[in-house]
Amino acid sequence: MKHQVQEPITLRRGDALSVTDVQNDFLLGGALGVPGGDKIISPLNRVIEVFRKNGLPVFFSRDWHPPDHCSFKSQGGPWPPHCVRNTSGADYPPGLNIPEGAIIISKGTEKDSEQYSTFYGRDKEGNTKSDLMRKLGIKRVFIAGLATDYCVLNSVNDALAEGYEVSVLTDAIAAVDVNPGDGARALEEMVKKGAKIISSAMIQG
Ligand code: VGL
Ligand code: ZN
Repeated sequence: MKHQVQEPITLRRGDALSVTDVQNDFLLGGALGVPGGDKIISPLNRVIEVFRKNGLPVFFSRDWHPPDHCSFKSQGGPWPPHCVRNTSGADYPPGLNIPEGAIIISKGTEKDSEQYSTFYGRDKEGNTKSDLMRKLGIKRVFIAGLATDYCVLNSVNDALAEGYEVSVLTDAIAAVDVNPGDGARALEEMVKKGAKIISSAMIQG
């Protein structure tokens, strides 16, 4: 990756980690398994632990669809049914490190609207992630998870539009690649708009 920044990063107050849709249906054997999705879990778990140890906020988004969501083929959408709320496909995998105090953000909850970005998903009290981040005084956000070419891309675009400094963890994302190269093109778009692409190993701790 030609724009990859490879300088060690020391975390500080104002940093947050955003883990995007690491759910069973997007992993091996899931309804919409993302190639290479399982490989991100181990580097991701380490980074989650570093944020936890530093007392910094960690957001976990989840695709949380009603059974008749508009994105499903049965409703004329592009995808097989996936991440139906309260099913095992929508659960987080047992190997994912979800620390106490993690903020769970549900999105895609309304039948008639697709919601790839995590920014206007909501926590259990109904607060949007966008509002929570502003209230927490977040300045930098580190974004990881699935899938590079959909929910990661749209979340990165919203984070940049809202003025955050954005770093994408290149070894902790994976693409659907409906068309070959979609993931690579998504990364190029993110870089062009101002995101940094870093290896998770650069996060010290
Ligand atoms: C996603 C396809 C459909 C994602 C969600 O999380 O990237 N992709 N729904
Ligand atoms: Zn979905």
